[in-house]
Amino acid sequence: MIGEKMQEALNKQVEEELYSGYLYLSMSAHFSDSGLPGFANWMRIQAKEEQMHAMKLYDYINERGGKVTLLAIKQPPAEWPTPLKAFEDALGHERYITGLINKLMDLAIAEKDHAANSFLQWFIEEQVEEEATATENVDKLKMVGGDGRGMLMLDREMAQRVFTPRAAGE
Ligand code: OFO
Repeated sequence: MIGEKMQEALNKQVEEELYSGYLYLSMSAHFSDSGLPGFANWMRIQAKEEQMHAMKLYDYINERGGKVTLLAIKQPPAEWPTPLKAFEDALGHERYITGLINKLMDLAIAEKDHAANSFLQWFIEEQVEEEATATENVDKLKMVGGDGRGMLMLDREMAQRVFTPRAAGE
């Protein structure tokens, strides 16, 4: 059985992950509207990954005999002045999520909840990857510096991304 505090914190994290998905889907819509279909594809897949993160938490709460309570998801921004700014925001968001996961782990340790501790390890590792990928994207965009040809090449590269359920924690 899951403790009250942990249940509440994990329910909040379900919302945070769904918001992550909402944010990246909004970036995808923005890129579709900006003539960057590859970037839109990349963000759409990222949004799908975030939904899987949310469902991984959702399933865990149920598995531990807890109760999932879905919270309101706020409206994400809809516009970004440049693709670089969008990816910088994505990196900032991932750092924020890492902070939340670390706090969840702190709670698992404080509550001596070994099962939650073990479960959360996956998210700790995932955040290392998420931040690394986001940093890589920011670096590439900085290198290209808005040059038309470079952007076209990057867009083609982003178009190659496919959804891999394993990476999403399935
Ligand atoms: Fe982007 O890792 Fe979940 O939120």
